[in-house]
Amino acid sequence: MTGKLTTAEVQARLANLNQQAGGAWRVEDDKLVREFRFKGFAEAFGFMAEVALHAEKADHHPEWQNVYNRVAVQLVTHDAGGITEKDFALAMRMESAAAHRSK
Ligand code: H2B
Repeated sequence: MTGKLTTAEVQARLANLNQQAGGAWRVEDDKLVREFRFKGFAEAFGFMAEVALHAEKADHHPEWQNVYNRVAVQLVTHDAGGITEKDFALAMRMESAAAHRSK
């Protein structure tokens, strides 16, 4: 199993992720968090459907809340008690799933 990353490891990966994501990700309560905003509900839910299929395959699942066109996500590896490489991998996957949908 992937281990919990140290604060320094998280900060280095966060900086790298935020180069793709325009600074949208942050760490809050030991979770990797971001809010996505889309054109409407169909785009938001399409994003969630795509990410859900990937999450199930990877056996790594997001915490998230959807209200109309917004999807708020919090990524953490419960088994490890903190943020791991799996959370950064899922965050990158979310970036590509969001990139091809109308904002
Ligand atoms: N998702 C996340 N985000 N963290 C986990 O620790 C985790 C998971 N564990 N998905 C998996 C499923 C585990 O509960 C099952 C039993 O493999």
